[in-house]
Amino acid sequence: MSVKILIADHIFTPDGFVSDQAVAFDETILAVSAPDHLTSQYPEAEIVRTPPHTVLLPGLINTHVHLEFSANRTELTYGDFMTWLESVIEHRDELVARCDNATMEAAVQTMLRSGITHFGAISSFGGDLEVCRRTPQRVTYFNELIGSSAATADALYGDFLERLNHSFHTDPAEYITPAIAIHAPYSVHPVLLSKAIALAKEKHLPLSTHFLESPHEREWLESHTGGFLGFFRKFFGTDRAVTSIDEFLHAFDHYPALFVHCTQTTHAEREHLAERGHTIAHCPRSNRLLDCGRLPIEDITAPLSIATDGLSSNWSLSLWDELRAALMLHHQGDLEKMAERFLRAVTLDAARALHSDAGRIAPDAPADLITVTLTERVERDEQIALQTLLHTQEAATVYIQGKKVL
Ligand code: MCF
Ligand code: FE
Repeated sequence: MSVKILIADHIFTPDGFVSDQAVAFDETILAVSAPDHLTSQYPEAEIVRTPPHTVLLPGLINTHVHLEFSANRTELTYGDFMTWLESVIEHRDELVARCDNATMEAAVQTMLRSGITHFGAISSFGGDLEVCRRTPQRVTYFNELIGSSAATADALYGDFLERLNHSFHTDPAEYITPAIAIHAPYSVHPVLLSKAIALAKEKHLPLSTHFLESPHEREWLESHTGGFLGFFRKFFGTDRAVTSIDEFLHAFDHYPALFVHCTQTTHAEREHLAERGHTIAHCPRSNRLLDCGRLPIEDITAPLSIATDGLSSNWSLSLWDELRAALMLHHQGDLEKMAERFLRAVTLDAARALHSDAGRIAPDAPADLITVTLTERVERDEQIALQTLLHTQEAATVYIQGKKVL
Protein backbone atom coordinates (compact mmCIF):
# COMPACT_ATOMS: atom_id res chain seq x y z
CA MET A 1 0.00 0.00 0.00
CA SER A 2 1.33 3.44 -0.89
CA VAL A 3 2.05 6.00 1.78
CA LYS A 4 -0.38 8.84 2.51
CA ILE A 5 0.27 11.99 4.48
CA LEU A 6 -2.85 13.37 6.11
CA ILE A 7 -2.68 16.98 7.25
CA ALA A 8 -5.24 18.22 9.79
CA ASP A 9 -5.57 21.25 12.07
CA HIS A 10 -5.76 19.11 15.21
CA ILE A 11 -4.62 15.54 15.91
CA PHE A 12 -5.61 13.53 18.98
CA THR A 13 -2.51 11.62 20.12
CA PRO A 14 -1.98 9.54 23.29
CA ASP A 15 -0.41 12.70 24.79
CA GLY A 16 -3.39 14.88 23.96
CA PHE A 17 -4.14 17.20 21.04
CA VAL A 18 -1.38 18.57 18.83
CA SER A 19 -1.89 21.27 16.20
CA ASP A 20 -0.42 21.85 12.72
CA GLN A 21 0.92 18.33 12.43
CA ALA A 22 0.39 15.48 9.97
CA VAL A 23 0.30 11.70 9.98
CA ALA A 24 2.13 9.46 7.50
CA PHE A 25 0.65 5.99 7.12
CA ASP A 26 0.21 2.98 4.91
CA GLU A 27 -1.58 0.08 6.65
CA THR A 28 0.22 1.22 9.76
CA ILE A 29 0.95 4.64 11.18
CA LEU A 30 4.54 5.50 10.20
CA ALA A 31 5.08 8.90 11.81
CA VAL A 32 3.39 11.93 13.37
CA SER A 33 5.30 15.11 12.65
CA ALA A 34 5.32 18.51 10.93
CA PRO A 35 3.92 18.30 7.36
CA ASP A 36 7.19 19.62 5.81
CA HIS A 37 9.21 17.07 7.65
CA LEU A 38 6.97 14.19 6.53
CA THR A 39 6.87 15.28 2.88
CA SER A 40 10.67 15.25 2.74
CA GLN A 41 10.81 11.92 4.56
CA TYR A 42 8.22 10.35 2.22
CA PRO A 43 8.63 12.23 -1.10
CA GLU A 44 6.45 9.73 -2.99
CA ALA A 45 3.55 9.96 -0.58
CA GLU A 46 0.09 11.12 -1.57
CA ILE A 47 -0.77 14.29 0.33
CA VAL A 48 -4.28 14.53 1.74
CA ARG A 49 -5.20 18.04 2.84
CA THR A 50 -8.31 18.20 5.01
CA PRO A 51 -10.70 21.19 5.14
CA PRO A 52 -10.14 23.92 7.76
CA HIS A 53 -11.13 23.01 11.35
CA THR A 54 -10.62 19.30 10.77
CA VAL A 55 -9.82 17.07 13.73
CA LEU A 56 -8.02 13.77 13.15
CA LEU A 57 -8.73 11.01 15.68
CA PRO A 58 -8.18 7.29 16.02
CA GLY A 59 -11.22 5.34 14.80
CA LEU A 60 -13.76 5.09 17.61
CA ILE A 61 -14.25 1.76 19.39
CA ASN A 62 -17.64 0.71 20.77
CA THR A 63 -16.76 -2.20 23.05
CA HIS A 64 -20.31 -3.34 23.83
CA VAL A 65 -23.30 -3.63 21.49
CA HIS A 66 -26.05 -6.27 21.03
CA LEU A 67 -26.75 -6.28 17.26
CA GLU A 68 -29.32 -9.06 17.52
CA PHE A 69 -31.62 -6.70 19.42
CA SER A 70 -31.41 -3.94 16.78
CA ALA A 71 -35.09 -4.27 15.82
CA ASN A 72 -36.25 -2.74 19.11
CA ARG A 73 -37.63 0.78 19.07
CA THR A 74 -40.53 1.07 21.52
CA GLU A 75 -41.33 -2.51 22.46
CA LEU A 76 -39.07 -3.01 25.44
CA THR A 77 -40.14 -1.35 28.68
CA TYR A 78 -37.79 1.13 30.34
CA GLY A 79 -37.71 2.49 33.89
CA ASP A 80 -36.80 -0.57 35.95
CA PHE A 81 -34.36 -3.40 35.26
CA MET A 82 -36.73 -6.25 36.20
CA THR A 83 -39.57 -4.83 34.11
CA TRP A 84 -37.15 -4.46 31.19
CA LEU A 85 -35.84 -8.01 31.60
CA GLU A 86 -39.35 -9.44 31.70
CA SER A 87 -40.18 -7.46 28.55
CA VAL A 88 -37.06 -8.90 26.86
CA ILE A 89 -38.22 -12.42 27.67
CA GLU A 90 -41.74 -11.68 26.49
CA HIS A 91 -40.67 -10.09 23.19
CA ARG A 92 -37.39 -11.86 22.53
CA ASP A 93 -38.55 -14.35 19.89
CA GLU A 94 -40.45 -11.75 17.93
CA LEU A 95 -37.68 -9.10 18.24
CA VAL A 96 -35.01 -11.53 17.12
CA ALA A 97 -37.15 -12.78 14.23
CA ARG A 98 -37.68 -9.19 13.03
CA CYS A 99 -33.97 -8.48 13.30
CA ASP A 100 -32.87 -9.66 9.87
CA ASN A 101 -29.51 -9.01 8.22
CA ALA A 102 -30.75 -5.75 6.67
CA THR A 103 -31.66 -4.41 10.13
CA MET A 104 -28.28 -5.35 11.58
CA GLU A 105 -26.44 -4.05 8.51
CA ALA A 106 -28.18 -0.69 8.93
CA ALA A 107 -27.04 -0.62 12.58
CA VAL A 108 -23.46 -1.40 11.59
CA GLN A 109 -23.55 1.25 8.84
CA THR A 110 -24.73 3.98 11.20
CA MET A 111 -21.88 3.06 13.51
CA LEU A 112 -19.43 3.31 10.61
CA ARG A 113 -20.74 6.70 9.47
CA SER A 114 -20.43 8.02 13.02
CA GLY A 115 -16.75 6.99 12.99
CA ILE A 116 -16.78 3.63 14.77
CA THR A 117 -14.07 1.48 13.16
CA HIS A 118 -14.21 -1.39 15.66
CA PHE A 119 -17.02 -2.77 17.81
CA GLY A 120 -17.51 -5.55 20.34
CA ALA A 121 -20.62 -7.50 19.32
CA ILE A 122 -22.27 -9.48 22.12
CA SER A 123 -23.82 -12.36 20.23
CA SER A 124 -26.54 -14.21 22.13
CA PHE A 125 -27.52 -16.57 19.30
CA GLY A 126 -24.94 -16.33 16.48
CA GLY A 127 -27.48 -14.65 14.20
CA ASP A 128 -25.23 -11.63 13.67
CA LEU A 129 -22.17 -13.56 12.48
CA GLU A 130 -22.70 -13.06 8.75
CA VAL A 131 -23.15 -9.29 9.11
CA CYS A 132 -20.09 -9.08 11.36
CA ARG A 133 -18.02 -11.00 8.82
CA ARG A 134 -19.06 -8.74 5.93
CA THR A 135 -18.64 -5.33 7.52
CA PRO A 136 -15.43 -3.37 6.79
CA GLN A 137 -15.10 -2.66 10.51
CA ARG A 138 -13.07 -4.70 12.96
CA VAL A 139 -15.33 -6.83 15.11
CA THR A 140 -14.58 -8.54 18.40
CA TYR A 141 -17.23 -11.21 18.30
CA PHE A 142 -18.26 -12.03 21.87
CA ASN A 143 -20.09 -15.37 21.91
CA GLU A 144 -22.38 -15.16 24.91
CA LEU A 145 -22.54 -17.87 27.55
CA ILE A 146 -25.67 -17.98 29.71
CA GLY A 147 -27.16 -20.68 31.96
CA SER A 148 -27.75 -20.68 35.69
CA SER A 149 -29.22 -24.12 36.25
CA ALA A 150 -26.96 -27.14 36.73
CA ALA A 151 -29.44 -29.36 34.88
CA THR A 152 -29.12 -27.52 31.56
CA ALA A 153 -25.49 -26.39 32.00
CA ASP A 154 -23.92 -29.03 29.75
CA ALA A 155 -26.32 -28.45 26.88
CA LEU A 156 -25.91 -24.66 27.07
CA TYR A 157 -22.14 -24.95 27.24
CA GLY A 158 -22.20 -27.23 24.19
CA ASP A 159 -24.27 -24.72 22.25
CA PHE A 160 -21.91 -21.91 23.29
CA LEU A 161 -18.84 -23.92 22.17
CA GLU A 162 -20.43 -24.61 18.83
CA ARG A 163 -21.07 -20.90 18.22
CA LEU A 164 -17.56 -20.04 19.41
CA ASN A 165 -15.95 -22.60 17.09
CA HIS A 166 -18.01 -21.34 14.21
CA SER A 167 -16.69 -17.81 14.77
CA PHE A 168 -13.11 -19.11 14.55
CA HIS A 169 -13.41 -20.00 10.88
CA THR A 170 -12.57 -16.69 9.31
CA ASP A 171 -11.24 -15.50 6.01
CA PRO A 172 -8.03 -13.40 6.19
CA ALA A 173 -10.00 -10.61 4.48
CA GLU A 174 -12.39 -10.45 7.45
CA TYR A 175 -11.57 -8.34 10.48
CA ILE A 176 -13.37 -10.50 13.02
CA THR A 177 -11.85 -11.90 16.22
CA PRO A 178 -13.62 -14.59 18.28
CA ALA A 179 -14.18 -13.76 21.94
CA ILE A 180 -16.23 -14.82 24.98
CA ALA A 181 -18.98 -12.95 26.86
CA ILE A 182 -20.19 -14.32 30.17
CA HIS A 183 -23.70 -12.94 30.53
CA ALA A 184 -23.84 -11.97 34.23
CA PRO A 185 -23.26 -13.25 37.79
CA TYR A 186 -26.95 -14.07 38.27
CA SER A 187 -27.32 -16.01 35.03
CA VAL A 188 -24.15 -18.12 34.73
CA HIS A 189 -23.49 -21.20 36.86
CA PRO A 190 -20.05 -21.15 38.58
CA VAL A 191 -19.01 -24.37 36.82
CA LEU A 192 -19.70 -22.80 33.42
CA LEU A 193 -18.01 -19.62 34.57
CA SER A 194 -14.71 -21.25 35.41
CA LYS A 195 -14.73 -23.38 32.25
CA ALA A 196 -15.28 -20.33 30.05
CA ILE A 197 -12.62 -18.23 31.78
CA ALA A 198 -10.10 -21.09 31.52
CA LEU A 199 -10.87 -21.37 27.82
CA ALA A 200 -10.48 -17.62 27.23
CA LYS A 201 -7.15 -17.69 29.06
CA GLU A 202 -5.88 -20.73 27.18
CA LYS A 203 -6.76 -19.29 23.77
CA HIS A 204 -6.01 -15.64 24.67
CA LEU A 205 -9.53 -14.57 23.72
CA PRO A 206 -10.98 -11.20 24.72
CA LEU A 207 -13.38 -11.70 27.62
CA SER A 208 -16.33 -9.63 28.77
CA THR A 209 -19.16 -9.77 31.29
CA HIS A 210 -22.13 -7.70 32.47
CA PHE A 211 -21.41 -7.01 36.14
CA LEU A 212 -23.43 -5.50 39.01
CA GLU A 213 -25.71 -3.57 36.73
CA SER A 214 -28.92 -3.08 38.75
CA PRO A 215 -29.68 -2.68 42.46
CA HIS A 216 -31.85 -5.84 42.08
CA GLU A 217 -28.77 -7.78 40.98
CA ARG A 218 -26.74 -6.74 44.00
CA GLU A 219 -29.59 -7.53 46.39
CA TRP A 220 -30.16 -10.98 44.82
CA LEU A 221 -26.48 -11.94 44.96
CA GLU A 222 -26.09 -10.71 48.54
CA SER A 223 -29.39 -11.67 50.16
CA HIS A 224 -31.39 -13.81 47.68
CA THR A 225 -34.19 -11.23 47.85
CA GLY A 226 -35.52 -8.35 45.71
CA GLY A 227 -36.82 -8.29 42.16
CA PHE A 228 -34.80 -11.31 41.02
CA LEU A 229 -36.49 -13.56 43.62
CA GLY A 230 -39.83 -13.33 41.82
CA PHE A 231 -38.07 -13.65 38.47
CA PHE A 232 -36.18 -16.83 39.37
CA ARG A 233 -39.23 -18.36 41.08
CA LYS A 234 -41.33 -17.67 37.99
CA PHE A 235 -38.93 -18.77 35.26
CA PHE A 236 -36.61 -21.26 36.96
CA GLY A 237 -38.41 -22.44 40.13
CA THR A 238 -35.43 -21.48 42.28
CA ASP A 239 -34.94 -19.03 45.13
CA ARG A 240 -31.16 -18.93 45.62
CA ALA A 241 -28.49 -17.16 43.58
CA VAL A 242 -25.96 -19.61 42.08
CA THR A 243 -22.95 -17.51 42.98
CA SER A 244 -21.83 -14.68 45.24
CA ILE A 245 -20.31 -11.36 44.17
CA ASP A 246 -16.89 -12.33 45.53
CA GLU A 247 -16.88 -15.78 44.00
CA PHE A 248 -17.78 -14.34 40.60
CA LEU A 249 -15.33 -11.45 40.78
CA HIS A 250 -12.38 -13.60 41.93
CA ALA A 251 -12.95 -16.10 39.13
CA PHE A 252 -11.51 -13.39 36.81
CA ASP A 253 -8.46 -12.66 38.97
CA HIS A 254 -5.92 -14.13 36.60
CA TYR A 255 -7.23 -12.94 33.26
CA PRO A 256 -8.03 -9.29 32.48
CA ALA A 257 -11.54 -8.78 31.15
CA LEU A 258 -14.05 -6.07 30.25
CA PHE A 259 -16.60 -5.55 33.05
CA VAL A 260 -19.70 -3.89 31.64
CA HIS A 261 -21.90 -1.49 33.69
CA CYS A 262 -20.52 -1.92 37.28
CA THR A 263 -23.06 0.72 38.35
CA GLN A 264 -23.71 -1.09 41.66
CA THR A 265 -20.10 -1.84 42.58
CA THR A 266 -18.53 -0.65 45.84
CA HIS A 267 -15.33 1.36 46.01
CA ALA A 268 -13.45 -1.81 47.10
CA GLU A 269 -14.78 -3.79 44.13
CA ARG A 270 -13.80 -1.03 41.71
CA GLU A 271 -10.32 -0.96 43.23
CA HIS A 272 -10.08 -4.71 42.86
CA LEU A 273 -11.00 -4.44 39.16
CA ALA A 274 -8.22 -1.89 38.70
CA GLU A 275 -5.65 -4.01 40.56
CA ARG A 276 -6.38 -7.02 38.40
CA GLY A 277 -6.00 -5.12 35.14
CA HIS A 278 -9.66 -5.18 34.14
CA THR A 279 -11.39 -2.45 32.14
CA ILE A 280 -14.80 -1.01 33.05
CA ALA A 281 -17.26 -0.40 30.22
CA HIS A 282 -19.70 2.39 30.98
CA CYS A 283 -23.06 2.63 29.17
CA PRO A 284 -24.65 5.78 30.63
CA ARG A 285 -27.81 5.87 28.49
CA SER A 286 -28.57 2.18 29.04
CA ASN A 287 -28.00 2.59 32.77
CA ARG A 288 -30.43 5.50 32.96
CA LEU A 289 -33.13 3.75 30.92
CA LEU A 290 -32.96 0.55 32.97
CA ASP A 291 -32.80 2.48 36.28
CA CYS A 292 -29.41 1.07 37.20
CA GLY A 293 -27.92 4.15 38.83
CA ARG A 294 -24.89 6.24 37.95
CA LEU A 295 -21.41 4.74 37.66
CA PRO A 296 -19.20 7.00 39.81
CA ILE A 297 -16.53 7.56 37.16
CA GLU A 298 -14.71 9.94 39.50
CA ASP A 299 -13.95 6.89 41.68
CA ILE A 300 -12.54 4.69 38.92
CA THR A 301 -8.84 4.05 38.57
CA ALA A 302 -9.24 1.13 36.14
CA PRO A 303 -9.16 1.96 32.42
CA LEU A 304 -12.57 3.20 31.30
CA SER A 305 -14.38 2.36 28.06
CA ILE A 306 -17.63 4.09 27.09
CA ALA A 307 -20.05 2.02 25.01
CA THR A 308 -23.58 2.26 23.69
CA ASP A 309 -24.97 -1.18 24.67
CA GLY A 310 -27.60 -2.42 22.19
CA LEU A 311 -30.73 -0.82 20.77
CA SER A 312 -32.42 -2.99 23.40
CA SER A 313 -31.55 -0.26 25.90
CA ASN A 314 -30.71 2.77 23.80
CA TRP A 315 -32.03 4.93 20.96
CA SER A 316 -28.83 5.17 18.92
CA LEU A 317 -25.49 3.44 18.45
CA SER A 318 -23.56 6.69 18.11
CA LEU A 319 -20.66 7.11 20.51
CA TRP A 320 -20.91 10.88 20.03
CA ASP A 321 -24.47 10.72 21.41
CA GLU A 322 -23.21 8.49 24.22
CA LEU A 323 -20.38 10.85 25.15
CA ARG A 324 -22.75 13.83 25.19
CA ALA A 325 -25.10 11.90 27.48
CA ALA A 326 -22.16 10.98 29.72
CA LEU A 327 -21.13 14.61 29.93
CA MET A 328 -24.62 15.54 31.16
CA LEU A 329 -24.98 12.59 33.55
CA HIS A 330 -21.65 13.29 35.23
CA HIS A 331 -22.51 16.89 35.88
CA GLN A 332 -19.66 17.58 38.26
CA GLY A 333 -15.98 17.69 37.41
CA ASP A 334 -13.85 19.65 35.01
CA LEU A 335 -15.57 19.76 31.61
CA GLU A 336 -12.46 20.02 29.46
CA LYS A 337 -10.60 17.24 31.25
CA MET A 338 -13.68 15.01 31.18
CA ALA A 339 -14.08 15.45 27.42
CA GLU A 340 -10.45 14.37 26.86
CA ARG A 341 -10.88 11.42 29.19
CA PHE A 342 -13.99 10.39 27.25
CA LEU A 343 -12.16 10.53 23.91
CA ARG A 344 -9.52 8.26 25.40
CA ALA A 345 -12.31 5.96 26.65
CA VAL A 346 -13.59 5.41 23.11
CA THR A 347 -10.12 4.99 21.57
CA LEU A 348 -7.04 3.87 23.49
CA ASP A 349 -8.65 2.33 26.58
CA ALA A 350 -11.31 0.58 24.50
CA ALA A 351 -8.64 -0.86 22.18
CA ARG A 352 -6.68 -2.35 25.07
CA ALA A 353 -9.79 -4.07 26.43
CA LEU A 354 -10.37 -5.69 23.03
CA HIS A 355 -6.71 -6.80 22.73
CA SER A 356 -6.19 -4.34 19.87
CA ASP A 357 -3.12 -2.27 19.18
CA ALA A 358 -5.19 0.44 17.47
CA GLY A 359 -6.95 3.34 19.20
CA ARG A 360 -3.89 5.59 19.12
CA ILE A 361 -2.27 7.91 16.61
CA ALA A 362 1.32 6.86 17.17
CA PRO A 363 3.98 5.06 15.15
CA ASP A 364 3.38 1.31 14.59
CA ALA A 365 -0.33 1.42 15.43
CA PRO A 366 -2.76 0.12 12.78
CA ALA A 367 -3.95 3.03 10.62
CA ASP A 368 -7.56 3.19 11.86
CA LEU A 369 -8.27 6.90 11.53
CA ILE A 370 -11.22 9.24 11.25
CA THR A 371 -11.55 12.90 10.48
CA VAL A 372 -14.33 15.18 11.64
CA THR A 373 -14.72 18.72 10.38
CA LEU A 374 -16.03 21.47 12.62
CA THR A 375 -17.84 24.39 11.03
CA GLU A 376 -15.75 27.03 12.77
CA ARG A 377 -12.43 27.55 14.49
CA VAL A 378 -12.11 26.43 18.12
CA GLU A 379 -11.05 29.58 19.95
CA ARG A 380 -9.11 27.90 22.74
CA ASP A 381 -6.95 24.82 22.23
CA GLU A 382 -8.00 23.42 25.63
CA GLN A 383 -11.55 23.08 24.26
CA ILE A 384 -10.84 21.00 21.16
CA ALA A 385 -11.93 17.71 22.76
CA LEU A 386 -15.04 19.27 24.24
CA GLN A 387 -16.14 21.13 21.11
CA THR A 388 -15.50 18.09 18.92
CA LEU A 389 -17.57 15.96 21.24
CA LEU A 390 -20.42 18.48 21.32
CA HIS A 391 -20.65 19.15 17.58
CA THR A 392 -19.94 15.87 15.83
CA GLN A 393 -22.66 13.70 14.35
CA GLU A 394 -20.71 11.86 11.65
CA ALA A 395 -17.14 11.38 10.53
CA ALA A 396 -16.04 13.11 7.30
CA THR A 397 -13.66 10.30 6.35
CA VAL A 398 -12.88 6.88 7.79
CA TYR A 399 -9.74 4.75 7.24
CA ILE A 400 -9.43 1.17 8.49
CA GLN A 401 -5.99 -0.42 8.24
CA GLY A 402 -5.04 2.48 5.97
CA LYS A 403 -7.87 1.83 3.54
CA LYS A 404 -10.44 4.57 2.99
CA VAL A 405 -13.86 3.08 3.67
CA LEU A 406 -15.84 6.33 3.86
O1 MCF B 1 -26.68 -4.78 28.55
C1 MCF B 1 -28.09 -4.85 28.48
C2 MCF B 1 -28.62 -5.03 29.86
N1 MCF B 1 -28.04 -6.14 30.57
C3 MCF B 1 -28.09 -7.43 30.15
N2 MCF B 1 -28.34 -7.92 28.96
C4 MCF B 1 -28.59 -7.33 27.79
C5 MCF B 1 -28.52 -5.95 27.53
N3 MCF B 1 -28.96 -5.73 26.30
C6 MCF B 1 -29.25 -6.91 25.76
N4 MCF B 1 -29.02 -7.89 26.65
C7 MCF B 1 -29.25 -9.31 26.30
C8 MCF B 1 -28.28 -10.26 26.93
O2 MCF B 1 -27.11 -10.36 26.16
O3 MCF B 1 -30.51 -9.68 26.78
C9 MCF B 1 -30.51 -11.02 27.18
C10 MCF B 1 -29.07 -11.53 27.03
O4 MCF B 1 -28.93 -12.32 25.90
C11 MCF B 1 -31.00 -10.96 28.59
S1 MCF B 1 -31.18 -12.46 29.42
C12 MCF B 1 -32.72 -13.05 28.84
FE1 FE C 1 -25.24 -5.32 27.33
